[in-house]
Amino acid sequence: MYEPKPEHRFTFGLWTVGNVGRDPFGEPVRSPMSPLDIVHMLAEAGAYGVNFHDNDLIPIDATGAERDKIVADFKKALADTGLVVPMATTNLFSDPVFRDGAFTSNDPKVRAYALQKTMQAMDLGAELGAQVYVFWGGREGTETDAGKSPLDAGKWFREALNFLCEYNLDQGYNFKFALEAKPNEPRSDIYLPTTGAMLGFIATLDHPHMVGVNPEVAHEHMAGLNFMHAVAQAWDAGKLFHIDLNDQKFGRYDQDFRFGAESIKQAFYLVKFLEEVGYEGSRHFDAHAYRTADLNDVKEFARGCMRTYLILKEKAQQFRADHEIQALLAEIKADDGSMNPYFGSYSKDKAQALKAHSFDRVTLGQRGQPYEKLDQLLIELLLGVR
Ligand code: DIG
Ligand code: MN
Ligand code: MN
Repeated sequence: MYEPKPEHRFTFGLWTVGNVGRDPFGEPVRSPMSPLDIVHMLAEAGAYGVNFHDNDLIPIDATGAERDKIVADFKKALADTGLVVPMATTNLFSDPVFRDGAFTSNDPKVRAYALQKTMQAMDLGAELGAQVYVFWGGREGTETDAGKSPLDAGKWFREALNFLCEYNLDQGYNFKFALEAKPNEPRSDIYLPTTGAMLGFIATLDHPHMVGVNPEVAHEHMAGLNFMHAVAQAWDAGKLFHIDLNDQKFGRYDQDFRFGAESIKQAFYLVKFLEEVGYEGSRHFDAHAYRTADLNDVKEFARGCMRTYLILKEKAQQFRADHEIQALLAEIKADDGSMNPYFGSYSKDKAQALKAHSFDRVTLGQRGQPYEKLDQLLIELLLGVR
């Protein structure tokens, strides 16, 4: 039961199970794992794919010959295990050169270098078969707004993405670009802080059809938002190109906890949504094990992410099959059709008829909804007593 299979499309970044446990107040606690060992670990765990930032795989100062050897070995590991690379991305946040941002740095040389680095990383991703290209602007922000206009930052970010969309077309890579929002950390404020902000920004690009979003649980939670609502808005706009699953306590730094470790109800609503709309993309766990974990516990972390997703997928099926829950939903959504003449597209006659309709507002206001009973039934389903 709940054994992950490739058909579930579970993916992990090299940086997730490979996280060495460094944090702002402590040194690494785990030995670094090679990308090849990570591929084999993920394959054993039942994952479908592995993702990477360019420098997770190719050290930033690697020579051309070193790069080619690393890529050849990585391709062999993928062939040996059957794992695929659905997504690639660029590390535009670790090296000191990006300390004032990458695409939005005040230094035009840094902005140009960020474009060069991203094109090279796109070349690498395409070579390994990636179809989605993620942009997380971890350093695209400020500590003081005295030093940079948000209009300049937005213009520079837009120009960079427009340039890279043209490169994507010119190279024939056919990447789907997925923009990932985060409200803060490592910058005090990060531009375009939420998935909703990203959706608005995409509309200003030259190739908006090529660009979608990669919402992350922890990042919307850091902004105090309902993650499933953000995902639903992205889906409704045809822009849910990828998704980063993890978990997070509200009002804290980016914890990137194991999926479902903290907000089980939110995780349930998300899995129910993704499965009911037929989302076919990767279920990518952008998360890492607790700093207290040794290698065996890191493997338990990876298994836990996938098992919890599959358990909640089954809970969603139970929800749909639960007669008492479904009867209550039918009662809640009862519709005698009497208002249908007023809905749908506008017409002058429709507007005049609606303006003439007399409503018994007081009686309407006296109708409650049994959401307490419904929510308790959900809680009892999640607690395993239904
Ligand atoms: C952090 O949430 C970001 C980076 O790890 C990466 O660029 C992206 C890919 O999922 N998520
Ligand atoms: Mn995160
Ligand atoms: Mn992420």
